[in-house]
Amino acid sequence: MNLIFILGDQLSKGLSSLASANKTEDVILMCEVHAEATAVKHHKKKIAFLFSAMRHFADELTQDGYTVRYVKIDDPLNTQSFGTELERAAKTYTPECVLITEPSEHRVRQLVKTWGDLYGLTLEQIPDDRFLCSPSDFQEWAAGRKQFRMEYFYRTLRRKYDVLMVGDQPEGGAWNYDKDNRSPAKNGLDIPKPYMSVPDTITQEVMAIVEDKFADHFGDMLPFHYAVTRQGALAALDNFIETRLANFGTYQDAMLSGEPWMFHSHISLYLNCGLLDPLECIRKAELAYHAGAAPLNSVEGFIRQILGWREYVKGIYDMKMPTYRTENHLGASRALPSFYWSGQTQMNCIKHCVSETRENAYAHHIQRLMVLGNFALIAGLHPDEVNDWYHLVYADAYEWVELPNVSGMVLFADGGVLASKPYAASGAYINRMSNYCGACSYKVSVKNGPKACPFNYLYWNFMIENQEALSTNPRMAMPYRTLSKMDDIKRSAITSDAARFFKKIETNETV
Ligand code: FAD
Ligand code: DLZ
Ligand code: SF4
Repeated sequence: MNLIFILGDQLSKGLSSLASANKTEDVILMCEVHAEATAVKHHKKKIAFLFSAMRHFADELTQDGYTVRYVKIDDPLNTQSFGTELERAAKTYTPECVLITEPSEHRVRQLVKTWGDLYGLTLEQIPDDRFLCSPSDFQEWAAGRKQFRMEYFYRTLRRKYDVLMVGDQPEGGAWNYDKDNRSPAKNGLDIPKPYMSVPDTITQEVMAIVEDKFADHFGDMLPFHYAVTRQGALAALDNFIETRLANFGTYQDAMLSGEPWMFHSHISLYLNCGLLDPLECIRKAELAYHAGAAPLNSVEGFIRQILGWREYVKGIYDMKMPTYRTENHLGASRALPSFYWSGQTQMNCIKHCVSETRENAYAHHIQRLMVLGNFALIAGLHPDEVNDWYHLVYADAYEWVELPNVSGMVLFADGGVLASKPYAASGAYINRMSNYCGACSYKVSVKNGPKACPFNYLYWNFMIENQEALSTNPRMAMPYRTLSKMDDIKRSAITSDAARFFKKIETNETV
């Protein structure tokens, strides 16, 4: 018999390690372990979501006729790590071979490599075929290119999977409709309610255990409305396609106070743990376009996130690890301010994004990128601290997707491997795309002094501090031209405002 080890982000019936499973002989091992829940101290809602999804998946496999050894977090015999749980199961079953679909995270891949010798087991790692671009196909695409750009990678996958194509040409004549996807939203916009499941007894049991065992972890457990089964995840996807996809593109970058969900899909946590398959999401959106239920700018925009960005960051991660984790191109060194945890700041945009993150283990892309991430970039926060925070707070966070987004897209710590320039912005961008500024103690129109929006002077301070590293980047030519026209008085107002702000953060004063 074989022992098939299924990890928490491998909850797919079509998983490669299950493909040749013999239901009458083989045993499936799944375990909830303390070591994983605290590798970074994950948000309580994320742990509850994943444990509940794992338990439901194990039940479904059992109903399908598999034998499942499922070890719960509060089982007194649980040794609380992947390796020791495998060892314990192997002692019980003495398998000929242990099969495991290649873990998504580099740290766990390294662990798996040690298990054969450590526990005297024959172990076979099987490639994970749930992505639309394999690591070797990505390397082939990347080979010989001086620069990687998501847009060109995305076009090869559009062609390969024949998505939104008319023959060899993109539907509508253009590959990308981003120029139509930058509308701000107004108060009173009719935003449909997101999909909401009601916690069943399994979820309720898990929620209580997590509240007890991980009480000191960040985040609110209630309200809990995430789906925890494939059926629920499909219902959430269908709800998005039917009620929000049509407006997804137009309001993709918009932020409104008290509207954490906007017109986004909220499916990343299901995709990343295996409850949804990327191609099925893409095909459903494409179908909606052909049925006339959603316009091209929305459908293309949504598909680009999954077929383009999601696959692209996975490719970069697999190609660049383990060194990607330690890169710090801009030499950023500041500690993460405490308001990333407490939300206690007068910066209204950050206050909203942190409190929604705490409540939902979710924030949408522009909140992550242009508010929380932008601040981390222009304040020069150390990549390790920022990466740990993002990995910890979001229910969809796994290192393969979190790290390239943070070190590559947000912090430019990889020196431009993933993105061609840093996404640095002053308060004007946040003001254009949200209604946060109207209710803020700071004034977005003021550039310097105690009342000025900190994003304004931190933006220019960032440009000054990183002039050597960034000014030769052609895509940064415009801001550096503007900077070159600033006189010394203006420059010193910027640097002294920034210094005053950083001093306050260091001494834990509210900013
Ligand atoms: P939608 O806006 O509805 O997009 C649809 C889907 O596209 C998402 O579900 C997701 O699977 C995919 N997608 C969109 N953007 C990206 C992207 N940049 N990279 C990869 N996939 C993308 N996404 C994660 O899944 N896990 C993370 O840990 C994560 N960390 C991030 C950290 C930062 C700093 C930034 C800027 C982005 C991060 N993202 C991450 C990407 C993106 O913000 C989330 O995928 C998205 O907000 C999830 O919400 P949604 O399902 O409503 O997405
Ligand atoms: C994220 C996570 C958490 C919090 N807990 C578990 C767990 O107890 N058991 C498990 O199998 N998986 C868990 N996961 C997901 C793993 O971290 C993820 O599968 C690996 O990092 C992939 O390499
Ligand atoms: Fe954020 Fe500045 Fe606007 Fe306040 S004024 S909400 S700090 S961008």
